[in-house]
Amino acid sequence: MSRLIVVSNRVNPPTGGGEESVGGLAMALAASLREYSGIWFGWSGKTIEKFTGHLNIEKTGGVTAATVDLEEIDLDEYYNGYANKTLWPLFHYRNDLAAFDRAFDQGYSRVNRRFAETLAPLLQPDDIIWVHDYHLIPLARELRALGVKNRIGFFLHIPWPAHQVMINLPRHRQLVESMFDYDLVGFQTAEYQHAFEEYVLSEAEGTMVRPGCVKGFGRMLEVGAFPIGIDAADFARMVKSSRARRMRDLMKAHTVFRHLIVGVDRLDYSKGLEERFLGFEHFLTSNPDLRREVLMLQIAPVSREAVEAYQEIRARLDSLSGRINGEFADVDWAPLRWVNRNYRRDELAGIYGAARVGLVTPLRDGMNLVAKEYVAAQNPDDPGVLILSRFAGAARQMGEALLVNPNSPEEVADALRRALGMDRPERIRRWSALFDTVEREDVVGWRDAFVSALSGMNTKMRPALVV
Ligand code: ADQ
Repeated sequence: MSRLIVVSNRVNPPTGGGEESVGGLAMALAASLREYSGIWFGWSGKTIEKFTGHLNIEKTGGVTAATVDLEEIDLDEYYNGYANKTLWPLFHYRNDLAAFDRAFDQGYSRVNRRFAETLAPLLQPDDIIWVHDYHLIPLARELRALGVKNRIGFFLHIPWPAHQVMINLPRHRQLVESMFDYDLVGFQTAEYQHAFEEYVLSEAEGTMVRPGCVKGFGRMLEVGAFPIGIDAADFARMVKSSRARRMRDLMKAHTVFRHLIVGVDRLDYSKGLEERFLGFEHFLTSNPDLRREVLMLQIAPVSREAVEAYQEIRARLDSLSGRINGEFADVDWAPLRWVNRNYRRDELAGIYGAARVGLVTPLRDGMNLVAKEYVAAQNPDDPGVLILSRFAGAARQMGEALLVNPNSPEEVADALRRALGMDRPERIRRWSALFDTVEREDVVGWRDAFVSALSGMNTKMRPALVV
């Protein structure tokens, strides 16, 4: 069997046992690698004065990790810069927050080149290379320049924006053209795939060769939608763990006679936290009869603190939560609990399990794994209700959730009222359908679909110059 080489910006394989609090991407990749004898390659998370290309090789939790240290300037220009100040906001439709700076552009190209130069000597001829996310879009171009002929696939975890948004990016053609050096490019949903195709048709003299194959810049590229899932089997085990049970009991004890509404997100402007708080405030204002029957818990650990936009959200949310509690709290109750820390995954499973409502309302989200984790953690006999943003990729698969526009406080408030009043048969009916999807379309299925599409390809089909 060919080896699978996974490449992502950060390499942080979980050590196993449910104690980790790593992000969605890391959990998904570790689950993907465990069954393949492969390597996970990327940045170590450390900086050094002068880049050497020295590889640190370590085996953790059944995964071989090969990491490289970067320079401080790489971190500023590539990671904090082009990836998180340019591409992330733009791809999440926050053009107003996107910084365009040529130094970022250069740093991004430099790090992608350094990654390619360090990775290339490790490769064997039949390795399959799977590159992840917006940090590494031009990696295949750099590898091809070094003569790498292996199959290389790319998966984008975040949305692909509409054509009119994409063209805000200086040198957008150059970036998209570099994607034609992959054999396969995968998106979370068909909608993002179509947005990519539309870009190619409009900006790169493109044509559709057939569904799933687009020609642009004079070359052909296979594209597809591969919605990511959670490790459903592992999560189900975690839900039954003693820690999860203890956490569920603790939460229940803190909310006697009340319904818990839970939100769990990285502290990021794309997650719609301010809008969510405003929706909850509207619910409290417009439903005096239900007011004292609820408690909202929002868990949001800080992330990307080096980027200014992230420092500002926290201050705004502190003040908004203060206002809401100041307005509605009583001697024995405050409506909103706002917590900025990470939890172990088994503890999170317990928290989800205690919540009558999962409130998942990002303004834009590639997929959103929290929605799936919430569903997986419910008690089948008395499940809670998922309220989900229409703008999360997950909404495409999870139509039985209460779908809302996260920008509308009225819609969020109405959905909360509806969820709290929903009778048990309807909750069970909706949850069963959601759970079927979460279980069936899990991370293992996602990995298999992508890897088999990539490895099953005839090498002759590799995007070549069309003459
Ligand atoms: P993220 O933007 O990080 O991922 P998401 O898919 O919701 O978003 O995953 C977050 C993960 O972090 C979940 O597994 C969650 O349990 C965990 N998490 C969040 N808060 C936590 C806390 N306080 N303690 C512990 N764990 C916490 C990106 C894209 C998404 C896409 C994923 C996977 O932005 O759209 O779904 O990659 O492709």
